[in-house]
Amino acid sequence: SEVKIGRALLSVSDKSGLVELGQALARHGVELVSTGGTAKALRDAGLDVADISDLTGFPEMMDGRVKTLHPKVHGGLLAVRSNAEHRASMEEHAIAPIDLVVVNLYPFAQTVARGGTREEIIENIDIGGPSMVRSAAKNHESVAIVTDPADYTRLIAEMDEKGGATSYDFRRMLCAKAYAATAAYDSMISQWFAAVDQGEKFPATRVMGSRLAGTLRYGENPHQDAALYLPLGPATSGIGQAEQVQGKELSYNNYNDADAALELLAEFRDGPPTVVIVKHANPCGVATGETLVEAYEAALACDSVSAFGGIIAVNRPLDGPTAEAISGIFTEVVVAPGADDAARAVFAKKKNLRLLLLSDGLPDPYRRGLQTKIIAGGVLVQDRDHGHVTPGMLKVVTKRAPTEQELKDCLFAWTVAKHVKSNAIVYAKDGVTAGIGAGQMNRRDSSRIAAVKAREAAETYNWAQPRTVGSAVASDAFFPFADGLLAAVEAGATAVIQPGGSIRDDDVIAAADEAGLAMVFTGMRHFRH
Ligand code: 93A
Repeated sequence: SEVKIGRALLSVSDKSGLVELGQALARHGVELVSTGGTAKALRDAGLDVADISDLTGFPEMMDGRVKTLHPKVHGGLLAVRSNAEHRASMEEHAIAPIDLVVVNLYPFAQTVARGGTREEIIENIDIGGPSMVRSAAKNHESVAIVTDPADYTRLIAEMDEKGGATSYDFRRMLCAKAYAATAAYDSMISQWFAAVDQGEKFPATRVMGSRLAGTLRYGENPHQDAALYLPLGPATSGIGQAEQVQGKELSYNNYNDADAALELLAEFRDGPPTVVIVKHANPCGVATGETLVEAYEAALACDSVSAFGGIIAVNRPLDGPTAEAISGIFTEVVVAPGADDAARAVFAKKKNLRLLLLSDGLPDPYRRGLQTKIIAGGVLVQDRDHGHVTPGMLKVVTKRAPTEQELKDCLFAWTVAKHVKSNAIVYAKDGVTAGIGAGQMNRRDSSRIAAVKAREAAETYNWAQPRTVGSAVASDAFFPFADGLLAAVEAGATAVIQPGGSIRDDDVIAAADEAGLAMVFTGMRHFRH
């Protein structure tokens, strides 16, 4: 599958590295063909180069709009070398094969960036360039397509190594880059038309394969405009795919909170009846139970003050009793895999309550995917946090090992903590969160806040003691000092789960041993910001 390069077509706007490349190609005896400016640059460097107009038999015309759009070019690129009919057509129409295309496109983005006029911008929409890129890439079986000047040295190295030829793998790699380049180029153009020319804030399509599904009433705050985009390709399960069966239009914050609730709930996809209550994208109560209604009551009790106006996600079809219980306080959104007639009848009386149903069930919590975050002047992209800790990964670091129940509570608290904004501290007992501390700038404060919430719950419900007594506590990242751990001891926790890895681990372990705690290390961190 190595193809020796006999003829190359070079047509580049960005002429950096061009002469060196041309010299290397000439050294390998490659015949060079170029468009006007590119040919001139090569000729000025003393290289032998044919004009594209000699090849096509047409002059470059219409201000260069028509230079390479010709069967002599595209036939030479697209002809399947092993196909007898294709070869016969080449013969008949005197089309010679082109084995290498080096193209970079008119500087559309740069013209926009420098504040070019509308005419200049339109003129910088490259047509012939992308056409050649796409033709050459389609025929990567035989043709090499270079779209990035950064690949010139790799091309030269490849040809030097392979006696003037390229390997299939190399051409295949270049092909993928080529289509990515033309896709990005057209997406830039479509965004410019939509966003700038037509003055639309939310263009119909955007990069990362999504389409505009609709605008929202407003964003996080009333002075911010907002919209929802959904994937162009196959639907992925998740909050974006939920069906709204009743209630007011979903707001930006509703979507964001419902997403947080569902993503956490998904971790309990195969677990017992589980309820998650979210406020401001943080869980304020998570509980498992024998029944859904029991789980709801337990989740609510964790922080009934915060649960007001909350977003609830449940992992079983909603039944009447659970719907009744949920209706007891003001709730913004309920997400469920289904709802029976009794539950629907209860909610029908709550006109504003938004009920979202997931016909596909809960998403896979460990699925792969990317997350993006726009920063000023750039975009951060990372894997979604698909990591999860299994019992086999845990390392007992204290003298005392956790009991079976403590271990269960440790893993439950840990799973919840993964979905709490850092610094996250989560106390849990018997499959119910006892106190959640979220989003503090130091771990000790999160620990204290979680304990305060547990004390308040005990007061509200007249319990003899807060549920943190005898609980397990999870920390999303290591305790840098013993103080955060001591705050947990004070609250009555008997078991701790945390990543470990602090330079003061020994101090923290000693403090745990002194307090008779059982502590396990996960070796994995779950920051969430
Ligand atoms: O105006 S075009 O869309 N029409 C064409 O037929 C065509 N062929 C190549 N632009 C075309 N090109 C572009 O010209 C290439 O993509 C490249 O960016 C540029 C190189 O022109 P020159 O060699 O004259 O500097």
